[in-house]
Amino acid sequence: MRVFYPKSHALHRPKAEDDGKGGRGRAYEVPQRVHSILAGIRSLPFIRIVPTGPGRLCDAKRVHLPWMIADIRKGIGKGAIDAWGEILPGTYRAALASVTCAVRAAEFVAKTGETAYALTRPPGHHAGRNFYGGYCYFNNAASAAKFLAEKGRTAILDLDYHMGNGTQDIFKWRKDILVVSIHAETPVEYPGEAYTEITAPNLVNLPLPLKASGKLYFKALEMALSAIRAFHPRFLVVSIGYDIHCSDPQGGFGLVSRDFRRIGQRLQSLGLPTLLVQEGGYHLGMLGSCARKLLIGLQDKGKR
Ligand code: SP5
Ligand code: ZN
Repeated sequence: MRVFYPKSHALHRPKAEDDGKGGRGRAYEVPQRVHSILAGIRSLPFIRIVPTGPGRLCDAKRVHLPWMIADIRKGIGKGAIDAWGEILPGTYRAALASVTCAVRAAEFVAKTGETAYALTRPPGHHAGRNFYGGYCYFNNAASAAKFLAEKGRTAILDLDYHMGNGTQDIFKWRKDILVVSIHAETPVEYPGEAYTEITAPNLVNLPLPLKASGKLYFKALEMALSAIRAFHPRFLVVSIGYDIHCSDPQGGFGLVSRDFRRIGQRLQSLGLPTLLVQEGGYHLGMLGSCARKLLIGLQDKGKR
């Protein structure tokens, strides 16, 4: 298994963020997230970690309108849908490196048929064709999926705690790309109001109540896997967010660390060339073990 991460992700280094109550609080989407995950998986014998270089504009252009990309480059901010799309001096370069990291990982998956993990940061699934927010600027998973869809039918499974409204905006109505998402119900949770009704024949939304149990979560996961099998994809892209872990400060279903191994095993049971793309997950002490267990589960041959 190959693990890619954007060398320059730390150029985007927020210190504070909107706390949702009219004030400022500490930033959650920080460079330490990538360091924590790398520390957790580094000793796995079956992985090779590959840093990726500067971003390519063409990778953002695959899924975003040119004015939105320019908007972020210049730090204008008119495409931001909420307070969590602040543009700092290094944001554009980091976000572009992140989306290119995902596409490079997709190139590896297409070429080898093996599994790859793109440790992307900043994350991407809240970025749509012409909007961004929720810590996201360019949609890493969507750009990678669009690349893969040129080679064959592609299913996206979004497992972040928050609904991937950007990914769904980008791909709604497309026949060759299926988007399945398990997330905390909106509008109770982010992204809220505007995204409760996003529907199309190629979108499967499986919203769960806040604090849903592990039992309910795995039921939803089986339904998601059935929908993916019925679509007969050639590739699988998984938007993975460790904010589904019960102790995450931004989310949390009733999942404990060992559940990530089971998630990996269930994903592996599809038998598809798979690209994991990092989205959320904010408990810095927990990210490493979540990632480690997920990758071990994906590697469990014969365990279905
Ligand atoms: C990629 C991703 O996981 N984005 C999530 C963005 C959610 N941001 C909304 C923050 C709402 C305020 N919550 C404050 C909780 C502090 N304990
Ligand atoms: Zn999230």
